[in-house]
Amino acid sequence: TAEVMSHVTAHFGKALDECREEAGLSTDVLDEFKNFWSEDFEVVHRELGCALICMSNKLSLLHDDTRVHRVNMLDYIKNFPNGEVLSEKMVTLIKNCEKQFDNIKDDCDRTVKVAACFKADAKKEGIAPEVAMVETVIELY
Ligand code: B8M
Repeated sequence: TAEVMSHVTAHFGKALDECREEAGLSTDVLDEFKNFWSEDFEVVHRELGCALICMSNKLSLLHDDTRVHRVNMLDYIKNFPNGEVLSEKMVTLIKNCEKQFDNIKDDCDRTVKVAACFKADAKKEGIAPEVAMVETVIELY
């Protein structure tokens, strides 16, 4: 659900600043991670892909080839309130998006495409949170 996704986003987003420098992601492109879900935010910058890899690696959510580690991701999501209702759905959506862009060799380029695909599909599935929803839980993490 969008509620659960707001918790995941609030927690995951905490790693953004630790990854900015190594990813070369400026605050002009993305100031706070919650804005990832904004209608106005286009998921297009290669540097965001690099940042998502860095952030995911801090939580051990990826394999060495940067594809999502299914078991670790399920465990991670299940730790949030009602996480078990979102975990399988979320991993399925990401894996489906990974498949669509498997031909892109550059890890950062591929990951930003996967992230854009995931955002679009999450909206279609009604599990994308509003930025305001993320704001209400950000203080918990
Ligand atoms: C990575 C899980 C964190 C979820 C927080 C919300 C949105 C972020 C979306 C990007 C997901 C892309 C994952 C990268 C997979 C690379 O194959």
